[in-house]
Amino acid sequence: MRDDRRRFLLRTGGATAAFATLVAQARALPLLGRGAALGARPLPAQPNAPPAQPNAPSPLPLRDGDYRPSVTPDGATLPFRVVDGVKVFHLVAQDVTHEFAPGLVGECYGFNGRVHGPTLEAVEGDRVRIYVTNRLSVSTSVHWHGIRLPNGMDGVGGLTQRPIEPGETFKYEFALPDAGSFMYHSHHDEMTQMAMGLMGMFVVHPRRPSEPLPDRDFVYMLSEWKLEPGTRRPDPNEMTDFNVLTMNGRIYPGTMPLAVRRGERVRLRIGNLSAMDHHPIHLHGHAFTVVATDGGDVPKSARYPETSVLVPVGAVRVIEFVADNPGDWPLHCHMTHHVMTQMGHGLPNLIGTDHGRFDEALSRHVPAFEQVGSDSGAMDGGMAGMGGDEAALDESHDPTIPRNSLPMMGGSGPHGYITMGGMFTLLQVRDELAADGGAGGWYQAPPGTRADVASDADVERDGIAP
Ligand SMILES: [Cu+2]
Repeated sequence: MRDDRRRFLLRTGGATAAFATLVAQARALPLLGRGAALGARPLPAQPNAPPAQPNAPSPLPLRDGDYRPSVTPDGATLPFRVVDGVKVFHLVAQDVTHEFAPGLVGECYGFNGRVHGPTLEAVEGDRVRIYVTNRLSVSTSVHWHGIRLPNGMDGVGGLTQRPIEPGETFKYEFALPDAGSFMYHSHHDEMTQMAMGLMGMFVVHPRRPSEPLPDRDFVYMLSEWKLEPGTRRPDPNEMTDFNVLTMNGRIYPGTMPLAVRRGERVRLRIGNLSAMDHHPIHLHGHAFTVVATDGGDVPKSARYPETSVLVPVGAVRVIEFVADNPGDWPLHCHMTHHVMTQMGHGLPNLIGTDHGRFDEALSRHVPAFEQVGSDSGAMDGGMAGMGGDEAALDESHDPTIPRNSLPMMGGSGPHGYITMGGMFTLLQVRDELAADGGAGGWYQAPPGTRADVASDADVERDGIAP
């Protein structure tokens, strides 16, 4: 077994402690990313700059033009400086070696060393000046998706501006007339450059909020990639068979869980710049309301409850809910192939087959088959996940796994293997959070509130014939 694979298996196969380590590392990322975005140049303190601790809601009442910062899980917020009343940002388009999850790395395009680019935050009515430096080897442009601005600032290569050539720095400057949840992305050779990751979110906070601010305000960008097992370059030519489905550029079990206190009001701003797929994002254990799109707020009279929200390509959906149900709740795309990663899609339908001899025979002819195992139960679906196969977790077992690839399914859970990967993360609702702001481990269900094997007494009482 190769080293990178072994490390991944050890980490994900090592149960709760290893997962906790992964979570802790992921949680540290936004803090590290903040301030690192512009390299070594220090930024002066700003009256309304985000606080150092992004997970701590401001205890102070907000003044006009202040805002409670959004948090981009697994991502970062772009620092800015104020020059003569204008908020000045600097985006750098560049090659980025990006980790989707431990064991899977891509050679992508990003901004400021990240995939996706850092989130821009400003306030309704602000004037912004955004420098875009192109350190790629190809020309590019940046479009400010959903923002009402002068035509010449729209960032459409060849139409509203000439492309930004490698080495050049362009200046965009415009006012922000509307609060809302917007995006930015390359609008030059979009098929290639967006498939390579050139995108980010752009949050404009209201100057005088008309509704109570949420306690938590999270930002997500959904995307999809084609990355053949064993390769590192995303393939922009793919039209249908995407195999890495990401939330903020990460896949489960590499996604950072959202830890919130019971009773907190949570806002999720979910943008989708996938190439070809819409994503129905589903939240367990709660109902929510779609309160806004990238076109503006949904009128209160038009809102209705949901548990899944379809986020179309090129759109943002903003949902809100009160996290009133303690537990570990999946937040994921409900397209079943979008919570899968990479390998195993090519297998024939094997539902109902006798695994044992079949696995043995097939693996003699298709070495890669061994990597996807047979004991996870997923085999019964004609697909398989390496994680459930104890043999695959055994280091003495060398299944000739391609370097830089991940199995279809996720990682270890408190009660076995979690058979989800890709566009999947967790909302962890707790009465109290740990000192580091996290959930402090897996949820412990109170006695009698977890599904388990039926007792003989139960079966007899209720007249069930097992
Ligand atoms: Cu999806």
